[in-house]
Formats: sequence, structure tokens, C-alpha cells
Amino acid sequence: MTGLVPGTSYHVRAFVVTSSAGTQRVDYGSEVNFTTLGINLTASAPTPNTATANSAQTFTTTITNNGGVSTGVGFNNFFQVASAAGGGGTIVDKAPTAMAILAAGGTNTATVSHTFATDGTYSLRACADKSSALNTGVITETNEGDNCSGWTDVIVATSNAIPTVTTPTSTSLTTSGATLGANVTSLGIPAAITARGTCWGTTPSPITNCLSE
Ligand SMILES: [Ca+2]
Ligand SMILES: [Ca+2]
Repeated sequence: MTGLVPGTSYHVRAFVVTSSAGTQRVDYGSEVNFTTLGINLTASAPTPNTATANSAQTFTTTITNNGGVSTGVGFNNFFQVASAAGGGGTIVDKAPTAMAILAAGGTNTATVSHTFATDGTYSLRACADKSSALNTGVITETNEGDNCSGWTDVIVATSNAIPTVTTPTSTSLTTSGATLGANVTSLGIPAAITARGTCWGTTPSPITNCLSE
């Protein structure tokens, strides 16, 4: 037998034809079943589950061929991004990317870059051998309904960075006075400084006599 469909169940029985007094008779033996080796692609839930607002984040999934035979050809995978946790809200399809032939039992990683504009909880999932939610790709599988992973909830937060200042300078020294100076070199994230200046004292690490300017 050739030309069978992968992952398909077949029934087989033997037959015999006899002829007696011009009458033909066909008899069949007992039946046996077998299933051809199939291909089944799945995707793991993407990682990581955090991202920084307005900063491109790369997400990774593992594509697995759980079947008993190579895919034979390459295929596309794609990711979906949802505006709420658990695939809720509005779902956006990311552009599909190509993957090479995957051997029986083989795995490979697929990635996507996504930038979340604002803080919040979003979600992301990956789908093997698909370029949209409805299509079934180019690989005929024993299960076309398990190609998308579960949703990974992604917490997006603005990164926090403390402001930075230069080491103060002191000039115009007299017996009782000095001119102090320093510069703010980064406003930090979020940029929300409310005061700047210098602090002085007669012991190290002064936190008194702070003069705003
Ligand atoms: Ca599948
Ligand atoms: Ca498929």
C-alpha cells in the first residue's frame, strides 16, 4: 500500500473468490486496523511574562512535532497579543515567521518582538503551523485543534530609574563661605523631580542644610 494519508486509521481484510456452477462467491477474512504515522505540531506558552512599557520585548515559544514523522517541509508560526489577561479584550495577530523542517519528536524555538505602549496586564500566545487564527497551515496533522498555546499573562510596567547628579563642586572658598555647584544628569523614569540642590555639613554623607535652587 502506498499513498496513504499520515495519521489516518485504515481497515484491512483478505478476500477470496470462488466459482461454482457459474456462480461467483466472495468471502472475506477477519479485519485488522492500523494507523499510519502522523504529524502533530504544538506550541508552548510564550515567555517571559513581564515587559517594560515602550520597550521592545522578545517573546519565545517552543514548537514541537509530537508526531512520528518529519514535517517534510517548513511551515509558518505566529503569535497573538491580547489587550487583557487570558486572551481577553482585543486580539491582534503578529506577522507569521517561517520555521524549517521539524523532525519526528523535534523542537525549535520561534520568537516575536512586541512593544506595549502602556502599563497594564496583557496576554500573548503562540500558534504552530498557522499564519492566522483560522488557517491550518501547510502541514496535515493528526490534530489541527491543539496548535495554539495557552495564554501567557504579561505584566507591563514602566521601568523606574532614580535621577542622577554630578559630584558637587565647591569654589570661591573663604574662611566662612563657599560656592557649591552640581548638575542633574538624568531626570530618571518617570521624569518627575520636584527639587534639586546641595546638602552640606561637617560629617560625611550630609542630609542637612539642603539648599534647593
Ligand atoms: Ca497540532
Ligand atoms: Ca496544520
